[in-house]
Amino acid sequence: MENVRYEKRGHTGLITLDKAADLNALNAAFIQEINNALDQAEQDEDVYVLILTGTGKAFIAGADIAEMYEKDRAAIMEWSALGSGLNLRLENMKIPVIAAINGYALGGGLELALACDIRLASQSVKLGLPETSLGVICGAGGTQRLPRIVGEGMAKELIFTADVIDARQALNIGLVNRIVPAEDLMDAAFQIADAIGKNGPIAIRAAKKAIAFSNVSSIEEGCHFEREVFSRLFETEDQKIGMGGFLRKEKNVTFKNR
Ligand code: DAK
Repeated sequence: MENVRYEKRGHTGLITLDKAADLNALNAAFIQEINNALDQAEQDEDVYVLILTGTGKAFIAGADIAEMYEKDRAAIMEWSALGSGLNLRLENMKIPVIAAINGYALGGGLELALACDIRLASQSVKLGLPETSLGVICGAGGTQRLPRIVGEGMAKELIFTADVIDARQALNIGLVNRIVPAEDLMDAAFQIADAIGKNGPIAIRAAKKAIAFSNVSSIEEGCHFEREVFSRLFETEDQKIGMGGFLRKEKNVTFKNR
């Protein structure tokens, strides 16, 4: 893989986007590379958490404007399936995905981060959905996910004005979970990943699934779904390990992912 690196540290997979020449602009070939890295993470049952980051001054500076420019409606419909599909794939991954946002996350780049479960920002990030300044709108879920994360009014302001905001503003509206100094970004991401990774992995996947269900259900349906998922965990060895460890007053337990 030329522009996307995949590595594993403990139970954490790390995908690094490294196409500095155009600030990781998302084109068809690059999206394919990201999908290939996601295949590797997904095929490894020992990976409990995934971190996505970029190198240099950008997480992702958006979809590749040069690649989009000449397309007509039919061609862009076909192309759009790539970006939209990638973000749906990330959102629906069984394991939690952490976006460690290191610089520009604009347009399609922010849309990708919105599909991740946890967003960490370095102090120098610049975030926005500037598509309306290019005469278009987001095409990979931005209009759907941003309002769910920051509320409709703030999403409308960001999308209608095409404003690019800094880390502090992003934290204030709940767009990112926390801000860390640039040099500490990856340590902070791994700390969160490790904190997640030491909990029951089947429980974490169940929690992600139950939380996702809250987006499409009434509170009654959601609570019913939660009980279903909760009860299934009592068929796992990890439930006995976790609760048994508490009862035996053990400090740390090691889950077995089964
Ligand atoms: N596309 C293509 N090339 C890009 C790019 C992009 N989004 N962003 C940067 N580059 C390239 C620049 O053209 C430049 O290339 P060279 O001139 O060196 O060949 C190189 O990266 C370095 O960029 P700059 O020289 O501009 O670097 P600066 O530090 O001066 O500025 C910047 C950094 C991030 C402020 C600036 O590059 C910039 O404004 N970039 C564009 C940001 C933007 O407008 N992003 C939104 C793009 S629209 C869809 C899915 C998604 C989308 C649409 C449809 N479907 C699924 C349907 C999303 C749309 C978008 O993302």
